[in-house]
Amino acid sequence: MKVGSWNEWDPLKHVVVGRADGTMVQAPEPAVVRDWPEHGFPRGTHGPLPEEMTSAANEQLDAFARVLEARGIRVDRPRTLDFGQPTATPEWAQQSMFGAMPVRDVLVVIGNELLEATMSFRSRWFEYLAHRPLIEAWFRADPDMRWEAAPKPRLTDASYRPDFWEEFGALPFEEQIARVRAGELLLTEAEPLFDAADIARCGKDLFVQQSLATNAAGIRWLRQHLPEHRVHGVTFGNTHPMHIDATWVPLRPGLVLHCAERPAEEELLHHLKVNDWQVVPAATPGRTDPPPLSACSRWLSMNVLVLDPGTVCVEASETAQMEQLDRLGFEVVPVPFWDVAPFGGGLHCATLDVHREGVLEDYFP
Ligand code: DAV
Repeated sequence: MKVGSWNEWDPLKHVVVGRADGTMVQAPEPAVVRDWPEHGFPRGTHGPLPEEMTSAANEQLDAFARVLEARGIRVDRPRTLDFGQPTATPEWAQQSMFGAMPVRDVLVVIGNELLEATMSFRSRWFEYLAHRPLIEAWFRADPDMRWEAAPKPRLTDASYRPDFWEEFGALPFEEQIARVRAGELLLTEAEPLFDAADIARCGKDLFVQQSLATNAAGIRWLRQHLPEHRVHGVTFGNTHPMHIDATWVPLRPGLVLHCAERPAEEELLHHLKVNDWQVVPAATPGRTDPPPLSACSRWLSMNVLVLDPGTVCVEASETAQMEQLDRLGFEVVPVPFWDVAPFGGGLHCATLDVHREGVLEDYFP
């Protein structure tokens, strides 16, 4: 048993696959407005995702776990909690939690360190508890594992721009993109906030997206916490940036898959180009619509899980994405996963690399 991973592609030995059980359409909170009347969740309401959707998602998650196990990869699963229960800190109360499907959002492994993210939604403040029994067991089994948690955020009203959703939604596209580039979104800079899924790991270089879940203070905290790394704060031309892993996906040394609808900054492209990295625009998704009951986009098509530098898991209906990766020289493992999407994402979102064989390298010398 070893906790250790430096990048998104080294040979995967041990992984966590999330669970759909009990996932909620969250109760309203400053960070989250849900309005899905066509699915029985008009604005202001909350509740569990329907039973049939939950079992369909769990079937696909279980099948994915079996695919990984058949390849000799150890798979752990989080426990489920009663995500419908109200939670509170001394400073706020929230009518529901969220779930334990997108493990990627909450935890990240960088070298021998397991780091718990702050999270930025009140409904997700306690989500680490779904994963704690696993983390405790790893800590007992691996004497070299470092266990860290970023400062628990307060998430008072001061952490959110008042009326953000109404005001931002009314702005023209260009102005929305200007706000994204300037980092003037939902979150204020009152305290460091980040979701782990805004981090893309490339050895010494970590690309961290400023987003609806990650603020500049969160990126600064990561930079100070990881002095041996180059932590790049990045933005993309995406009006609803939320987690980097359907936008900027490193596949192997020298190759990044990029959502061309969401342009990268010149500075980032330059950093890759001078180091002979290729930035490939991802194939157009097969879906025209985003998944139901979800904040994710159809670009979950590129939310792939790399098993080793020559093998990649791709959602089984995304034919064009599979063909593109095949042409790029990968063995493609098709994994049916669209029923999981409403629970928080794709194959990368649903997993956490606990151990990938390999060492720290500088790919951008
Ligand atoms: O860009 O569609 C995908 C990742 C969510 N955890 C998007 C978000």
